[in-house]
Amino acid sequence: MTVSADLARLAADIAIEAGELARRRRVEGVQIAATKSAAADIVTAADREVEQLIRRRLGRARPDDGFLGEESGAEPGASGITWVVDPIDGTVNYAYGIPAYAVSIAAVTGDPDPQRWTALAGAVFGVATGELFTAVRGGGAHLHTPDGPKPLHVNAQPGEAGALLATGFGYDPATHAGDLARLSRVMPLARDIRRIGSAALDLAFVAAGRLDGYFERGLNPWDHAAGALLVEEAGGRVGGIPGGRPGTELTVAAGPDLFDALVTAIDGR
Ligand code: LIP
Repeated sequence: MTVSADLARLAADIAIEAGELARRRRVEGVQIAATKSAAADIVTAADREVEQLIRRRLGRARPDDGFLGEESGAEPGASGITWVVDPIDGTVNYAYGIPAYAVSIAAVTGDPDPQRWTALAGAVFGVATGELFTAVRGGGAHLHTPDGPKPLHVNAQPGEAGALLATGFGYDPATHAGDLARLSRVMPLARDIRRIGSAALDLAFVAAGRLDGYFERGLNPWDHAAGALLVEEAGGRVGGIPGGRPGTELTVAAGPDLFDALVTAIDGR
């Protein structure tokens, strides 16, 4: 097995264990522990506990690797590999009891900056459905089923009714006017819009052909680190502002025939 495949296996095993802890805590009742960038940007006690589990398991398995997590921050490593972790992506869904949240774990090499890193492996575990999506750079993307791993492929192009697109809106109400203006520029391409509430699941669904495309402003590195590799390894394209990489300013993911039109529509110039 290649190094990247080993990393993907480790990410998958830990994501499943972490997801089971998140599910148990959800059943027991969720407590909001704090707010972060805005009143709507919440963190639950489970977010913190799940990230601690992931960090502990990764540290035990690969003590020389770095870590970048949504809740506990960054720690450099000596191996050149950094784990980029969102313990519960879709925290608001999780807090409300909406069954659409995921554990997202990616292994990247190089500077742990989405503008400069190279993702080697990723796992997105949709806890409520028990769906595990994995990707290995150069090794494809897969949905793991009881019948074995199923290769993922993005939709080559939208149907004649238009593209099924997903997006999201920032936690800061001051960003909503811009988000809605961006959405209105994109609507001529769309048959409909979905707002799932988890970037990791949005990206996994693009990779699986369940969405034709996805775009969102304001994501953090851990939101898209694993999902972006899923899309690329499923034959799709991922980017940001025109010519850029996915980042806080913008994340866009789609099949190859839709990507440029989506970026152009979002840009609006
Ligand atoms: C969330 C993203 C979602 C976005 C939310 C939030 P979190 O991540 O997955 O797509 O719309 O604003 O950023 O905060 O649940 O990890």
